[in-house]
Amino acid sequence: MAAAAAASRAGHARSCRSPRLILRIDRVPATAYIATMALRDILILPDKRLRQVSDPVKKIDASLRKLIEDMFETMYDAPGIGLAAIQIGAPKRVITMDLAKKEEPRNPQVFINPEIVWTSQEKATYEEGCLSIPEYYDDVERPAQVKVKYLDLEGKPREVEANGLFATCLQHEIDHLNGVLFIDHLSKLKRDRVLKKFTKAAKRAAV
Ligand code: K1U
Ligand code: ZN
Repeated sequence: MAAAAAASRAGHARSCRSPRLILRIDRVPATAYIATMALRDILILPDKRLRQVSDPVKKIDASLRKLIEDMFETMYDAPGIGLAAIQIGAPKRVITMDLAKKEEPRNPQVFINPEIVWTSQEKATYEEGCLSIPEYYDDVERPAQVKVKYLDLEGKPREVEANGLFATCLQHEIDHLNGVLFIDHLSKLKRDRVLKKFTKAAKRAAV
């Protein structure tokens, strides 16, 4: 729990305050309706779906918006600072993120079809965690800065330059879209140890 404690100290801890029901008013057509967000199960190692390469989003429609709402609901509840759609079993290239500190207002961010277009030579090491590998944290070295192009919720192409935790989190989540987990950046010895522990736990849970 070292990272959670560290993150909590840094003010990134989350409270469960997302509403389960939202009233949304569409402009076209002008219809008021109740949309229900759903808490979804997070896939846990060694679930094979976590190794799937996710498909690009072709159309930003109501079903994609519902998926994104569910991702936020699930991410805030976990709590986590990021989530890739495949972690709730949807193999689409979508990421949600919120790096706001607990005393700050929420800052929900969505990245559709994100692509890293530049990485710095400089490296940075962060102690990473993963909602799909609960309660395991380890140091991972990655490029300190990245440039990422993506589509926003309106389908508008955007580019962002990230550093610090933002850069690490983007790389961690884009890895998920390619079936890569943060333990893949560790030594084989460590990775095999983690895999063995979670495989045993899954077998125990299955009986
Ligand atoms: O992708 C995921 O599994 C989410 C993951 C994102 C992440 C964390 C740290 C470094 C890189 C990427 C998490 O959110 S793990 C939980 C976590 O870090 C956290 C939880 C509560 C408060 C603060 C942080
Ligand atoms: Zn993860």
